[in-house]
Amino acid sequence: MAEIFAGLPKVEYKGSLSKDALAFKYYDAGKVVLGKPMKEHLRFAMAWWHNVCATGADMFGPGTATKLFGAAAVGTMEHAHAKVDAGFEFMDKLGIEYFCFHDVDLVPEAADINETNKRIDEIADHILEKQAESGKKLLWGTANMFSNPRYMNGAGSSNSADVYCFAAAQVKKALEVTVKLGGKGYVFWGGREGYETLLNTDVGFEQENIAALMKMAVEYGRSIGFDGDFYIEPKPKEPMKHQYDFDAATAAGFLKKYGLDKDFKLNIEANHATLAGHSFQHDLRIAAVEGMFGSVDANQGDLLLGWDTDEFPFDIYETTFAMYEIIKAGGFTNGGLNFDSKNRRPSYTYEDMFKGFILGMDSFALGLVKAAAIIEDGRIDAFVKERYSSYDNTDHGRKIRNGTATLAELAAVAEGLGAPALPGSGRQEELQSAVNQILFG
Ligand code: XLS
Ligand code: CA
Ligand code: CA
Repeated sequence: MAEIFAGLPKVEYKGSLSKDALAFKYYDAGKVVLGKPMKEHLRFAMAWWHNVCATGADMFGPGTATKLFGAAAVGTMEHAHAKVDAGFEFMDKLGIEYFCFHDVDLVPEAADINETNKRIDEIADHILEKQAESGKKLLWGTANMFSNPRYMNGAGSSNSADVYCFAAAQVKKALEVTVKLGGKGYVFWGGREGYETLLNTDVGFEQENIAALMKMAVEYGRSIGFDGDFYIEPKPKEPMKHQYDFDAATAAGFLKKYGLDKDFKLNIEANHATLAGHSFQHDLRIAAVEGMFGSVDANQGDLLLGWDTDEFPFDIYETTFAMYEIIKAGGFTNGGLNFDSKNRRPSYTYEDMFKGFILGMDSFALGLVKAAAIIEDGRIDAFVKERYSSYDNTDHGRKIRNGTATLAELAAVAEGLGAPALPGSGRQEELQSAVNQILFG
């Protein structure tokens, strides 16, 4: 088979002083950090949709990149096969071990779902062969239930019971392919599960239907041997004005309300958290606190733009705090860092595809090293512990924590104190300055 990314090398680690644009400066797969090789902490994945499909089209113009990979035309099965060859060569050259897909990233969607499913089977067989040759793995699969016009009013939340059946059919097929390819994750991102106006929407009805679809997915998935995690990927808006899975806290509440919390975790995307008005770190922390930390869609938004720009991660503060949360949450089990990231429209060459991943992987590798340094330094952990120490050091504090306190006895403590001392400085500037010192030496 002809090399697709001819002239582009296998990307190697050359160290932080290297000026080779096609080398890693920080990502050294085997380097042990906090007792584990970098690649096991990071579990990088390639998103099929951005990397081998998207060409940079936006609302104002067509794509700038050509991702034919040797095929004669896009939208053909020849092209679908070429994308498999390109995807696996790319993962091999970048040293990425996992990938993620939507059903219709893999094949051109036909008018009839039976034909689409046949095409999916053909491509899944090709992927399976490539996996056997290379050892690459599927991180998670999903169904695209937002692009086809039938999903204009949502999938699980559609007003049409017929459309709901198409959603069920796509989830069923995507789960089957996920199992066939050995995937340990299945994502629900509800891009159109929301509303534009309450004047035409029954919110409670729609949410019950979404939960029912998820419940059926769990039942079916488990029945065909899917033993991985289901995920909700929260996002507050775009394409819908208001999406039900607004943020980690909202999605966790939804999962608990409908009894889905044993089978589902959360897939937290950086750019979605910031669209919700949170930091990436915040949503990772909430996922962990809810016991639902699962996987991550790694990218970066632009605070000057109000939409989902899916940029390759570049901000080391962000990757450091993200890795800090991931380590504190116990690290990945079935999940990983999926680059739901795309090159900027003017970066349209195959070489730019490599450089996007080099940037993203290096940014997270450096973030990992810096997060480990913050943990090993210990000042942050020690201060957080000290800040709550009155719950260890006093009788009433201990009683509050173990649930034996009464309102009356706590009121008596306050009355005895008269005028309490202030609760102690938060020392934010000191801590931020410690972080800078750890990051920059
Ligand atoms: C879009 C989402 C989507 C999900 C998978 O904003 O990030 O790509 O990750 O459907
Ligand atoms: Ca995503
Ligand atoms: Ca996104």
